[in-house]
Amino acid sequence: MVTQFEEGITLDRFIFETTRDHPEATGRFATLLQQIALAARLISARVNRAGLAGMLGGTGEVNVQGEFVQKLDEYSNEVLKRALEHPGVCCMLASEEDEEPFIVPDRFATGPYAVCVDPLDGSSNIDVNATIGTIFGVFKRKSSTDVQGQVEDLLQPGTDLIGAGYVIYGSGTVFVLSTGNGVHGFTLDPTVGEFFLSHPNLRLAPRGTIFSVNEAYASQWPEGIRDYVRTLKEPDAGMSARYIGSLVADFHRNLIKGGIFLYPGTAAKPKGKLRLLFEGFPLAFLAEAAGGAATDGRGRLLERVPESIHERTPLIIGNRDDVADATRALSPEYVAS
Ligand code: AHM
Ligand code: MG
Repeated sequence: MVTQFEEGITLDRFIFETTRDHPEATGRFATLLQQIALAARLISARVNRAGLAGMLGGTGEVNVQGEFVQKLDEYSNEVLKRALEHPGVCCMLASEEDEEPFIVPDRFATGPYAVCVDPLDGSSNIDVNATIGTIFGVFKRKSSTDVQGQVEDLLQPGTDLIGAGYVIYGSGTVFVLSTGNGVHGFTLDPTVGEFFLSHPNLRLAPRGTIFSVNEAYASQWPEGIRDYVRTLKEPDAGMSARYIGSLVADFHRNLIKGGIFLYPGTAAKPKGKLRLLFEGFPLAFLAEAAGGAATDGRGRLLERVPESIHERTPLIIGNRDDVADATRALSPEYVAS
């Protein structure tokens, strides 16, 4: 039997074939994606050896989000910066870990793209060997390529993303990518260091059967979300619950099996916990490219224009009709059944 691996569509080949026909193709977008894949291989190797390489636990520092920095967070952030200062590709990188964006130094020649990353999402799961991942989104820069990257290159609506993806470090390492034309997953064969197409054209059906939400916060949710989640638990709803506390893992499972993920705002934190640029936009881009939807509870998430790099957002994401139901439950006119 010939497996998809044996057919041998590598991530490199896929990137080459999907970017070469683009009217503005210069090879630089392909190089950018290949550099992210290089970073992913390095991070994956370090994640697998974390317990042996003394990479578990914290650095003792607190990041710009007020969270404890893990050694693997710091490593992943550095690896991505080194990979993306590849000459002529990227002008700047905004990371969940750094207060200010990293501007690619002049000596490396600036490039036409601006990238936002969560270098290691779900890092509270590192020490328990649960799944974590890297999330990224790519914008075409707005400012002139004659100057260094400007913050306006990153404060663009999500609809301006030209590509997004994530890499999940789980029982295997999988690179999930969309450049707008479908969503495709590539599994790393660690013996040869290559990603092979393993999940072509991932699609979200109109409805799913899983819901993922941290119910410990239920008393703090808007009433509409409490009502909506209650309907999901009715005997005839046919739903099951799964929540690992690692957005990238919860999203990946729901993308493959069908489901809705919710991280609503609360009275105390109306904007929720998750970050618009580093988590919300890239996953919303992927959800829509797979036929699903994403909202902040008020409108289409990708239409938001960030005012600052570290802006937070409520996030409801997954199968289209499930996201629509949750959004309806949040509208002022909604009456609980
Ligand atoms: P991180 O980017 O610092 O890891 O934080 C984000 C994570 C998400 O991966 C996950 O969905 C969420 O935080 C879980 O938060 P909570 O523990 O409040 O449910
Ligand atoms: Mg995160």
